[in-house]
Amino acid sequence: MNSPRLEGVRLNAPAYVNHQRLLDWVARIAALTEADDVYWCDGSQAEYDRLCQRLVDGGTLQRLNPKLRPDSYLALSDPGDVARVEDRTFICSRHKEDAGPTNNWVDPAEMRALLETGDHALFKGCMRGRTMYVVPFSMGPLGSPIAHLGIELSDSPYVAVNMRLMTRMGRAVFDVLGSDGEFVPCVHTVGAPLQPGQRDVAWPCNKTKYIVHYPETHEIWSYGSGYGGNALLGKKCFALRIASKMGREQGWLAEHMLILGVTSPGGKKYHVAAAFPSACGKTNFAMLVPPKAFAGWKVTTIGDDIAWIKPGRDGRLLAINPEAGYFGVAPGTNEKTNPNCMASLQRDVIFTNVARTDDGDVWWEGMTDTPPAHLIDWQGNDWTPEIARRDAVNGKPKPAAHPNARFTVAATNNPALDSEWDNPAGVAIDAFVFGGRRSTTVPLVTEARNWVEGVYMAATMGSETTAAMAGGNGAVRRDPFAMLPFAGYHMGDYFRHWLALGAKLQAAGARLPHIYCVNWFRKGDDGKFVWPGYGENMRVLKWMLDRIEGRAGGVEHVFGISPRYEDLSWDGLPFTREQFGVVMSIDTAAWRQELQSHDELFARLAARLPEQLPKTKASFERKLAA
Ligand code: SAT
Ligand code: MN
Repeated sequence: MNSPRLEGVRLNAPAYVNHQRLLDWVARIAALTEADDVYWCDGSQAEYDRLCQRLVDGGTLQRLNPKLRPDSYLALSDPGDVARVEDRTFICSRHKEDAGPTNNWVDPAEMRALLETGDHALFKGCMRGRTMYVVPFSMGPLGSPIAHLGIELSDSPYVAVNMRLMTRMGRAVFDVLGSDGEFVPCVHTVGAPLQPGQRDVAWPCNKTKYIVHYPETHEIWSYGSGYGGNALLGKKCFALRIASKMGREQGWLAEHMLILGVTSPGGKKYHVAAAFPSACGKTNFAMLVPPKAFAGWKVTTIGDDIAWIKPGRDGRLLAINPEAGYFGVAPGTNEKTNPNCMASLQRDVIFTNVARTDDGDVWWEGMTDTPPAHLIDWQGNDWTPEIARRDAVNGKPKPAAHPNARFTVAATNNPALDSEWDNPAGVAIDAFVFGGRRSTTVPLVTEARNWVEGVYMAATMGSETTAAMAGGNGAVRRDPFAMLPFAGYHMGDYFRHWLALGAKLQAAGARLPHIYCVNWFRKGDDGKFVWPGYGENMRVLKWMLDRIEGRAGGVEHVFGISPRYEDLSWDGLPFTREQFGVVMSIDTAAWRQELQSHDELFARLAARLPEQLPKTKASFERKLAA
């Protein structure tokens, strides 16, 4: 191997890597970060086990009781490193306008000086005393025409093992990459270099955090965090922010959507892609268990968070899940809300920031009705129901698991995994679903009359912020397409891309997927959710499929078409006409206000807003006034 590596560290590249540009880049980053050592991940089980053992020895992971939770681990993070940091996330496009007003922007030259080239650049020497892991991964089935490759360089072995669960990670990536294939370079450091002899901490990180994207060069640089989407760079950084930009350049879509398969008793299969903001139950919807009355119906999971969608030759939209695992929110998950998820978590899991039971298992709020009498909480302290009451936060018992506690698990653990989940050709999407968390105003389900009105509903989608979010207070935040924190370019251009793709496919004679807007979260006067949700969402899903087949009725209103009470099947669910009236009601005054509030979003995006959207709004307003 001839490499430009400077003194000291060797590149250690395996003989099967013969991609010079890649080797040069790895050498450059090793020199910049002054990593002690470079290790190339092969993605094998033996390697995973070895790295997990090293993490156990170093105190980052605790091995769970092998009888109760075989081959599973618990990590407790630094209390200041528990979630994505949107205010530290940057889209560094050459021109500020290209990032748009919904993204943080810094001039790329300035950012490079800050991170790489300046006298006090953060990445200079940032891996001193640590090993740099070279993590090769494919987003999507290896070699799929919809998939793309990435290489993450990280000084966190926790990242390396999580990436093995979350992506197709390992040696086979180099076969696809060859000697000059394209890959997205991702550089990650926890930002905690070690002095000679200095003891490491269990969860190294830095108070200073930067999650940086250069959309023009498809690069990602992440500094200071070891948590989730900040550090597992294949996920939000690559699969959404960089990929959305690639999709716009190349004519496809990278979306914050689950993908599910649904098979009728007659054996007909449909595929639905659904966008919801983080923590609105995407994983639950993707693993939905139909109620008893729907015997013969089957819902299967293709993905729970991200969809890459490319038009096929016949004009159908073909989707893959670029990920290979789930990084899901643990609290609230139980046998009732998501039995398939609970089954997925029986073994081979890395839990982060959940509580530990005295017999070496895990627990989180909502897992059981009654909490165990004693736990070690996510910060490593004793927890009892009494302590929780004593240390109540905002009048609520102090949680044992962090509200954003997560599990990382391979998709193959999911008993409801779709047989096509790994199909390189993808699956053809029949319907798009958009939903937010709205206690008022938005009805249970509406079918858009056409693509443009569907794009309007998705673009103006809002969701109430929850107490689990930093600063969350129940106010409605506009979250277009559930992509607010994830669009790698101007949101107005993003809307334009959706409109243009629909128009192009339609002009070519393609039948576009139907678009639906849903709201599972409507509340009654008593402040309680009216719609039972979870498995009962199957009733709404079936109505959508019946609509696609031209079989189901509905009423047309200002915004589209919604079912009447008699259009849904109520077998096995006591849900009255009155309750249905509450979840379906369209309050004219509330909607007048709602439409007015869309103006705030449109004004913000004015410079790049496609004119179809204000036009559609005007037509809704005319209908509302009539
Ligand atoms: O931490 S992640 O970005 O992976 C999860 C989320 O916030 O949606
Ligand atoms: Mn998500």
